[in-house]
Amino acid sequence: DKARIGVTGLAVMGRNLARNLARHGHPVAVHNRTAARTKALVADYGDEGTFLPADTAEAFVASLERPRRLVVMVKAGAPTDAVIDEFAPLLEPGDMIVDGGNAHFLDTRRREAALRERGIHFVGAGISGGEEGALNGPSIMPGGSAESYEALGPMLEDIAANVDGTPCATHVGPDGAGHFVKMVHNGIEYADMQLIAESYDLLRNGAGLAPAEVAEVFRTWNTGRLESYLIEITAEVLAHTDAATGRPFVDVVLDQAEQKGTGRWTVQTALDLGVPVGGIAEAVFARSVSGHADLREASRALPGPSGARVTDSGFADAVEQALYASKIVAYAQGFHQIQAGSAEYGWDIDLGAMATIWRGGCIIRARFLDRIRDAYAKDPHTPTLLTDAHFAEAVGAAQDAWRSVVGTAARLGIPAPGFSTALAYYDSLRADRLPAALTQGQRDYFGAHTYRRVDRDGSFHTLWGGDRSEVPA
Ligand code: NBP
Repeated sequence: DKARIGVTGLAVMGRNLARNLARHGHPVAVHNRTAARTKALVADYGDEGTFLPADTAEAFVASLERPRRLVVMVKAGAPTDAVIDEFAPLLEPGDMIVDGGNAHFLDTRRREAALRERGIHFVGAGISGGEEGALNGPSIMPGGSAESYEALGPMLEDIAANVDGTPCATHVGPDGAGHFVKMVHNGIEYADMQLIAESYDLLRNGAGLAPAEVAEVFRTWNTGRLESYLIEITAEVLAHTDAATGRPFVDVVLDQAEQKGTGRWTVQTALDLGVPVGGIAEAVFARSVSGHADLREASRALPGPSGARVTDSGFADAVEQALYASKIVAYAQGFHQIQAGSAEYGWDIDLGAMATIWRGGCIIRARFLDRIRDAYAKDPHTPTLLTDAHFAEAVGAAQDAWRSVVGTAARLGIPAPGFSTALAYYDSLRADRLPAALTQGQRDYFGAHTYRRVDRDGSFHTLWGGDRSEVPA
């Protein structure tokens, strides 16, 4: 008998995805460059379902029913190209290659176009949720042709996470759409984590709470509108005590955050698309600042403020409001980026569906995403989530506390780039007039870059070096 689907690349992600498929009753062919991994998978987990191990690429392809569904779970970049080059010649028109790795969406577009020439469907699928998700139900964001989704969708929806009967997998859009959405998902994850980190910093160093006390605050928040996986694990991490020293775990961890690069890709792409994603950018920069040990060491003696700690008993509640408002802004920015990418590449992405498939399986899973889904159900083409009635009201109600928390952070010298940039974005969007008019004046002065007027159509230039009369450009 043949396998319904095959997985090549059996490191932690591929192995768990193959097990997930097998556990759901799908006979799965398994293959890895180094055969030892294939043998180990079958030896350790062979009783979980039907595995068809193959030692060679040819045997692997031969064991798949047609049209073939072949999932590649290898290291992103050159290894993915190498595997595609190895398998594509063995496939026939109508077959499908699914890349479940963390590929850049532009690589996915390139690969999809090249394979389409040969009649092979290439599906760049963002898979979120790490190894745990791969085994027990990830959020899956597949791009590629609608036709390929017809053949793959039922199986993907079967193994994906499931919330209230709705699977966390759906067809995102053509070619690189899936990997694009996965990238922005990760960018939003960076922003969310940064906002949570700032909340902790303010409660710890602004109000003087111990980590275990901050953990309690997060536990309380997790019973309300902020309920989410990230808030839940934050409480766990803050409550944890280091066994070796008896100190709070968070105090023995080196304060230099690392990154694998998807946050950086999100910001680079946003710059190319001209989409303001300050919340994500500040989160990437905050990790970068933390990692510059020399810079921080050299700056440690710089003067700071002498402000006294916060004693107001309502401070934790104010921080909760600042966090909720800033989170709304960060998500609004991320969804704006997906909207812009979708328009740029003609993907026609259903934004509400993205919020829906992020409700389970992935790191940013949260109750909050239901609100985003509802907002897009009401108005699929809203320019920003911020003007949705629910979000506008929530931010409006939070704004006094939000402004006061940003003020407190500045007064006490506690960095809160995420909160600050979110508030600046909110106020920029609200503003009747922005100082961009002055910027345009300066640009026209030094570079004759011209400007438009509020009262007449056309472009104009002022003869700054001459009699300062205005001429049409
Ligand atoms: P790795 O990213 O560590 O890749 C190891 C796998 O790639 C092994 O199977 C290895 O084969 C294979 N491989 C390499 Br490296 N070069 C190859 C080549 N030239 N030809 C054939 N195979 C090659 O595995 P992972 O951590 O399981 O991640 C797999 C993918 O999933 C990556 O793209 C990663 O970014 C992504 N990922 C996602 C998440 C998530 O949360 N979504 C988490 C972790 C990883 P070998 O055994 O013969 O060396």
